[in-house]
Amino acid sequence: METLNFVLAASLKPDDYVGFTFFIGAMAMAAATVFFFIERSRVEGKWKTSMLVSGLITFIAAVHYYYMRDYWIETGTSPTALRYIDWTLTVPLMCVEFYLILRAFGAGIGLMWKMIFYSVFMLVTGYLGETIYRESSAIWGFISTLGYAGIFYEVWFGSAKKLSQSSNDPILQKAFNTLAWFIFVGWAIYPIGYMAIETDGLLSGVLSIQAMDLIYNIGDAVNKIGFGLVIYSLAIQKTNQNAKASAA
Ligand SMILES: *C/C=C(C)/C=C/C=C(C)/C=C/C1=C(C)CCCC1(C)C
Repeated sequence: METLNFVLAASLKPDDYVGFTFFIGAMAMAAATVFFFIERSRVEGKWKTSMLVSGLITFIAAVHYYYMRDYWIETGTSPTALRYIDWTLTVPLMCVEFYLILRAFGAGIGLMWKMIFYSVFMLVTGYLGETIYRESSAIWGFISTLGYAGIFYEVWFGSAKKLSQSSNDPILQKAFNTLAWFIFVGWAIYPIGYMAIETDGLLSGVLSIQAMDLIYNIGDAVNKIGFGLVIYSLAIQKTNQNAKASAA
């Protein structure tokens, strides 16, 4: 009986909306992973790596959501460390995706490392602002935004953008531009969640601290699954195009 009570006490409450998004997030990431791994067999050679990376991104997130879900249910608070461990693995992998699609058009490995460096800088400073230096989270949030700005610059104006433009490949350009919008709009969701920090968060008067996890969970679903679907659509289109070209 003792155990049963414990299990019941630790289950999802009907009005726990943030808890709902942790559960939905875990399942959606798992489902997306199955989809990307299975569909990988339908795309031709060089796109298989891109599909693999898409599946790894949602897989890593699925495992972390599985734990974050339980943490939230048990404590009702944010599993900050798990959240950032997930991001520290998945965000650099999203930078790898950019490199993989631009590689055929001359992207060097340096571009990939530059973007990975920006992303890790963004996450480490964001983590410090959410944990150790929470009372000065605004300053750390600003420093973190510099890393975000670096990635934003690369895909909107920098060498990544230039490589995509010089590719003369409309299918690739369309996918690249969609991914660039994900960086612009999809990634901008996160700093809004961060501003919900109670102490000096810029939106702490407007957003409750629970809103932070809600916003992060929405951001993750949009960005990780959305990003993967853009890559998938690109891979399928290029595969079909080449199949037609070799049939002709
Ligand atoms: C799958 C996870 C993704 C795409 C996570 C992205 C996270 C960010 C873009 C976080 C950005 C932040 C800032 C720009 C400033 C405040 C601190 C962060 C880390 C929330």
